[in-house]
Amino acid sequence: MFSSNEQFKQEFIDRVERMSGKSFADSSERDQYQALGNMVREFASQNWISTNEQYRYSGTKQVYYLSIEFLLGRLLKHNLLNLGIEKIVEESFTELGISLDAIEELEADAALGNGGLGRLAACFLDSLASLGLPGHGCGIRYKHGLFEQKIVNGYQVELPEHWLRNGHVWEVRKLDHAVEIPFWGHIESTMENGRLVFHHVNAERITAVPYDMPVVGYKNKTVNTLRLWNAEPSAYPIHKDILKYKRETESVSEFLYPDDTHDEGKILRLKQQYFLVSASIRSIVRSYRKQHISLQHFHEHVSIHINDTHPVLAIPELLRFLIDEEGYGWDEAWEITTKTISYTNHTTLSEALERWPIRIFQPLLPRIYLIVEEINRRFCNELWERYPGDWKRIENMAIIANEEVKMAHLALVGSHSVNGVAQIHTEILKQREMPLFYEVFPNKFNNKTNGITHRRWLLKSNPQLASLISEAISDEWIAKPEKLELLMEYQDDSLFLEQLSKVKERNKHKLVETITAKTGIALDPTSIFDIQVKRLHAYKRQLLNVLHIMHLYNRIKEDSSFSITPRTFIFGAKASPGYYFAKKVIKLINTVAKKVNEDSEVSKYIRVIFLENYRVSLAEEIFPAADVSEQISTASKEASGTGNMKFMMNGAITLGTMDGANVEIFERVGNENIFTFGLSADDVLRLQKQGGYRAMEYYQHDRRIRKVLDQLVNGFFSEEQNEFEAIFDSLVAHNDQYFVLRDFSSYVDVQSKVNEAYRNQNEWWKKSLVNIAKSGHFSSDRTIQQYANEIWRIRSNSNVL
Ligand code: OX2
Repeated sequence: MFSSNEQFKQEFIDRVERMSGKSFADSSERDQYQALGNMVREFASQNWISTNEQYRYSGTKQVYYLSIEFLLGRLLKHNLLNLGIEKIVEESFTELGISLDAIEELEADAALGNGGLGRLAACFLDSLASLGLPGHGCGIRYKHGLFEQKIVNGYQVELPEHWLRNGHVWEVRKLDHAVEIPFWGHIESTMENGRLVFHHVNAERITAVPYDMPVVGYKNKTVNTLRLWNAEPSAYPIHKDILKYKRETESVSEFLYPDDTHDEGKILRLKQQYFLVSASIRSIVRSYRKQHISLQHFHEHVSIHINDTHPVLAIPELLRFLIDEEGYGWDEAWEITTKTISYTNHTTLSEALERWPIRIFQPLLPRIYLIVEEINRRFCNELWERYPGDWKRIENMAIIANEEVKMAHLALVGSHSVNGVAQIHTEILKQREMPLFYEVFPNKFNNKTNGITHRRWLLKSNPQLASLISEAISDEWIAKPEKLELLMEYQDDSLFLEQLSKVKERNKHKLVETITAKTGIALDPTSIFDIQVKRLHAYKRQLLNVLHIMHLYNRIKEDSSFSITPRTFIFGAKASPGYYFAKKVIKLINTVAKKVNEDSEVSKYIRVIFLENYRVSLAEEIFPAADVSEQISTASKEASGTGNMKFMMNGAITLGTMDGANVEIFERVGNENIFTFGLSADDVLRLQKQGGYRAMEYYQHDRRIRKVLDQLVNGFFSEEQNEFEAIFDSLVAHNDQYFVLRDFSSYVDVQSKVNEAYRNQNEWWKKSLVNIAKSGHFSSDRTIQQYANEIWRIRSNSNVL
């Protein structure tokens, strides 16, 4: 049905009419979207079936990527591209007078994630399939993804998100693969044939129903699976109050927790975690069994990866299965389990470290708790033998201590590989955060610097740049992103640099249209687009960015001879609904934006925009239009960052601290193609050890700082005098935990360097080109190949297909 335009059009028209019951002329865009989505899914199904069969019959090792979040965004165009049919569809649509862009707009973003961690999981799925690697995702089918953000009077307001309102064309419900997950109840044991057997009595069961989505590889016939679990009432409930039971059951897959790098610690969250893990392991084992290989060899055929600690209960759950259901002894089950499971750590922030009070954990998961206790007992015994008498150390390393279960410790002990997500992050894990574990398990620790899929973040979102690149160096970079390096030859080609600048200009125009349509604010596409888009968090320091804008405002007002290249500061950020400080920063950005944009003198030079409801589909318009990429976290706090890579790949220049993957971007592009500033991670960690620095002195001695900080509380930017008191206090009274004032001066200096650099256009586009050329390393294809070779030990099947 996709072999010629004519054939496609005929099939499409028939499909629209059959599905909608209307004539094609009367059909709506939604009817057309539904028909196209169905056609594309069916088309992918042929390869989906053959990929699955091939995996099953070859006995090839497969990896399952367990993640509480998958931030997928839209799939229509992505699937068309990967299936290699976007041309036929686009041309046929044009012939039919339909706009593919308009049709795409009807697809809701699948926002089953918060930020970097969830988007990384989505990029990894694309790379796994595109490299022909046998790897699948396992997650939760949240009814409501990340909340929709509205800005009302400058404040964030959250609305529930409804991505399933009109159904989701990419998913297939697989009721016959449903499994039952037990919670609550208690454990009884009996002796059977000289063996202790455990029975989970009076458990409340929840049915987990899988919804599968095809994960289409780039033009290679591989179609892997993303399996998302939906929580439904069991057919055999033991509850007396059926309605209450139904409500409670469905709530397990109702909402995504809207926190990023913060642990909620609620019982429902633990329920979600076990629900995901137990359902996934049951289905992994079920498909393993179809291969008729003994479970003794499980780890030779299956790898299970846990994305942060949220799915760490995979460890006790796999043990439970092997021991209770398969009759393995502890030692053998332990060996199989640890050899199967690997773990990624995504943050060193202490507020994100998951710990569960025993009083919550034990009653909800009684058998799993017993197993965790046994893991802990054995681990502490080993430590006692290695460090006799060193109680303090053992207490610090124990999995259960102070009435809590420490999930990171469980992950470190029960897996064979622990990786950080950027070099500097992995070093911090080894040397500062987990040195005791590093001493005991030095070989487990390794680094896998994050990556992004260049197919979505360049090929799909920036087609004009993609064409320019392909014209210059052929389209080989799509399969081999490291080939982007060939662009280095064009550094001194002024014609090419000119074309590059034109592509950027067009992308900026497009973003301006979107912004103006939404906000009514006119923007200057020739100004520098300076962009910070990411979750709002104190450590990411959006505040530093705003304080600098306030300072620029003051300079323009104070000094009539002061002039800069016009700059448009763009922000996009969601704050966790309960994060008071983050919400205040959003209000501050909007307040400053209003003051700046309404001031005729100041707005000649600077404009400030806060983009509502930042999400994947909006991000795809933003990155291609950026000149400057703000990556200004307090050094040591941002494990990696992945937005930094998306900006770079689209030719923006990073303005950043030496933190996370910025360090590796710096190493690749060289000092002249990046703007760095501020304290180093070592400086920050040293100062923190000393109890911080004297923020008050910076307030007292730096006139620029005093002026902007006073403006926070003297009513200058807000009629409501104490609106920003909490921000003022965080900096001065609470001694500026994130070193904002300490880095202020250095940030102002580097911003003025950016201003200077932009004046030399030829040099600027050269920098931009170098950034694109060096970005191939940050493709998630490279990252995934490293996971495949060094952790999972899986091989590509594409040659077999
Ligand atoms: C994020 C990290 O904050 C970010 O630095 C990293 O790039 C991303 O994960 C992907 O590795 N929740 N979100 C993160 O960590 C946690 C926990």
